[in-house]
Amino acid sequence: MSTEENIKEKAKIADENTGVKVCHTMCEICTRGCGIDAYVKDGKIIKVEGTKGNPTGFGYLCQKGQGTRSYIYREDRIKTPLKRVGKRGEGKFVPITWDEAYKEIAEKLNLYKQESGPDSVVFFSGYTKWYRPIYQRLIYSFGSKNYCTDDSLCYFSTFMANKLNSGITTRPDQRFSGVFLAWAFNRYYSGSIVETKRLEQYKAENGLKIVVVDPRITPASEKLADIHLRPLPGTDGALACCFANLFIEWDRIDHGYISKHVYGFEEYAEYVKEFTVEKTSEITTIPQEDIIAAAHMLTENGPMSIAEGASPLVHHTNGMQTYRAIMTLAAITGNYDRKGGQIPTNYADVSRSGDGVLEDAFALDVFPYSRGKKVGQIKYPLFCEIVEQGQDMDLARHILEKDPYPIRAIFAMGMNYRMLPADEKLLEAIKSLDFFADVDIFLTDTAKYADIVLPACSGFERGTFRNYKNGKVFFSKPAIEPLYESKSDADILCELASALGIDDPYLKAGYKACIDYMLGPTGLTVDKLQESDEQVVLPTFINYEAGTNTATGYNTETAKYEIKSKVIESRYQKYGLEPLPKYVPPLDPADPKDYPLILCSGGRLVNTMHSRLHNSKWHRIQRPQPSADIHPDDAMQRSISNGDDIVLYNPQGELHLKAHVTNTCKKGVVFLVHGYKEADVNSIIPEVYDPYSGYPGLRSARCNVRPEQGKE
Ligand SMILES: Nc1nc2c(c(=O)[nH]1)N[C@H]1C(S)=C(S)[C@@H](COP(=O)(O)OP(=O)(O)OC[C@H]3O[C@@H](n4cnc5c(=O)[nH]c(N)nc54)[C@H](O)[C@@H]3O)O[C@H]1N2
Ligand SMILES: Nc1nc2c(c(=O)[nH]1)N[C@H]1C(S)=C(S)[C@@H](COP(=O)(O)OP(=O)(O)OC[C@H]3O[C@@H](n4cnc5c(=O)[nH]c(N)nc54)[C@H](O)[C@@H]3O)O[C@H]1N2
Ligand code: SF4
Ligand SMILES: [Mo]
Repeated sequence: MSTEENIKEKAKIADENTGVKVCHTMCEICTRGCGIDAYVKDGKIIKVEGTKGNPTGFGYLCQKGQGTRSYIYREDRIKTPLKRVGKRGEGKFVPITWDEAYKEIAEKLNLYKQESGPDSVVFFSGYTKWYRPIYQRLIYSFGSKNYCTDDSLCYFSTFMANKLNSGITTRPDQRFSGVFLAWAFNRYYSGSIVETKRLEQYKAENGLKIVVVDPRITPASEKLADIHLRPLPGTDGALACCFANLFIEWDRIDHGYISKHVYGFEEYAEYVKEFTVEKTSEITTIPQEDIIAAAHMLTENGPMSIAEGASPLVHHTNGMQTYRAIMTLAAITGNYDRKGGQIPTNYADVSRSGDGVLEDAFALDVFPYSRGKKVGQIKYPLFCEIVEQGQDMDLARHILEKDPYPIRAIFAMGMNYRMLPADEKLLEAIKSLDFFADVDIFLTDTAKYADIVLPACSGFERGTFRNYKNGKVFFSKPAIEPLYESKSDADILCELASALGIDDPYLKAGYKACIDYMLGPTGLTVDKLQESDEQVVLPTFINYEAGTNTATGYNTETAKYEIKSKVIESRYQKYGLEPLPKYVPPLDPADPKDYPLILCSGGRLVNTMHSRLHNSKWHRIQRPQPSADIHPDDAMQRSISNGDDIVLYNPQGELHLKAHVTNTCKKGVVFLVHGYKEADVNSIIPEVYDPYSGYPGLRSARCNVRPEQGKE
């Protein structure tokens, strides 16, 4: 071999001599779906890079994507379908064939349907989203209404807030903004670094002003903030009310827009009067002068846009109304549906309709509308109505108490029981089921409780349809064959539908036929998409402009932006829900004297992703051991030094961790990354939920910290 060939071989460069081939595919460790180039030799991925020019990844991969090989080649991949032979949780299984597995699952689910009704089977999905329209069609054709997913605690509380306010979703138009309100915003860790860095450019070139509201010091607060407000977690609603009060008092509101397009303004203006700067400063701990300075900055530099946060603001027991109050700031200042403010979007996401693709119709065409209540509907009726799903927060109780009806089985796709608070109770509920099946890539702790486990392949081993938010679609090509006997989730669902005897022409015909149905109105087909190695622009994409909805009226009962929600006013007040976005403190029954600190769990780190990467060696480098961020003063008060073993405790239980003493942490708050099994933070989150959305207080639970006994 020549020196040049040798170098090429070592550098894993693709050409005929090295035998290395490149496949342009899509990273699916998170739902962004960045373009990724997989370098393949002898059926194995030997290197990955970002696809140059890709409109989602921009040629870059985040640290999670860079570690792809460590993720997909994890040793605990499930190799074949498995049947449990040991006790639930013991992890003793025997391999079975796919046909045996389908037969057993289908016989069991059909039996429960016959004996106890189709709702006695709950269909669950964790974070993974791409297969969901197929999954929903299967579930609804089977006849169950019990489709339960991570939407019970991710993003959809925000979606509800938008639905109630205006009936539309929006995005911040930062490029044309004068000021950007980056509320609970640190996309350097949770989103696209390239897109987030654009804000640095708008700051430098357009003079964009930025107010960051985040209890922590983060790259966003350091690089972007002109003003950084640091509230106690979960007190943001009070701050939003205070801003509204100041804007109204100073007459920095848009009277024309309000009189034409806003419903409930007068009543809200009266309500927010109580949120004086003094009172709000006490609630949030933000210095009074900072609140006033931020209010000036937000009103003297319009147009103002506001970040669309997926979770931190709604991971509280008061989050849905907080989010409504924050968006209301855009409405009363005339920045809603305005260039440089909030721009309407045609809501499209991995598993929801948008831009002419019929994901929702494909699923909901067969929805069993006529029948009973979903899981959680009695406690969280508003969530179940607007989001059209069961609310997971009531799942364990429902199973254990068989109230209002028995649930006999869960069929799950990528279920991690530690995703939810009070997860031990969920595990107990799972143990009590007649039957539990789980489809996952890895033999997780949850899968170990299943009667049948099915091996899914990773995104690199299948073709996947993706509808991006930017009006582009992609059908990825598999880089390698499915490892072992694993299969694509979509194929598993279509084959299971047949085994269940579901007579649906699309599920019978398979994944591509399902996607062709969804693509129908766009004129595209899977075959056409597969001809391309890149994302394809949807001919049906509508790029909304500001003022689109103000002309015709919003999608609400009054056709206005409803600060006072008509839906709540007319139908949900009897459940104790409040039509105005009023502030209530985050709820937690624990006594602040014993538990003076606030546990805020889940702020993202660059290379963690819920539970899925903690078992991947490469990804654990940044935080090899679970550790809690503590402010130096709080640490010193408790004789804790950086790196010490500590106990984080509250009435729900305790966690054993390392102390990560850092002044990026706000005093009085403890920050913790979630998803570790060795430090399962959701086991100590109290069972108190937002009555509007059912969302848990993952980011505002009372706690305390002490040094580990007997350790220096
Ligand atoms: N690397 C990585 N990226 C991810 C994920 C991941 O696990 N890892 N998960 C993805 C998913 S599923 C989601 S939902 C999104 C979530 O992503 P984001 O919505 O961006 O949420 P976070 O990164 O959790 O939080 C953003 C900031 O909010 C702050 N914050 C926390 N609580 C509060 C509060 O009460 N008030 C205020 N004002 N700020 C608060 C945190 O300190 C943090 O700096 O991230 C996605 N991206
Ligand atoms: N304390 C606390 N808890 C939280 C949060 C928080 O901020 N704090 N965030 C919440 C939020 S926003 C979210 S979205 C949830 C997410 O929580 P989870 O649903 O737990 O997310 P993951 O751990 O990413 O994925 C769950 C399972 O899916 C499997 N999986 C991965 N890819 C595939 C696939 O292609 N097919 C199949 N069948 N399985 C696959 C993984 O191996 C894993 O076992 O966590 C929530 N829980
Ligand atoms: S893990 Fe990183 S590279 Fe992969 S899709 Fe998500 S953001 Fe993109
Ligand atoms: Mo999420």
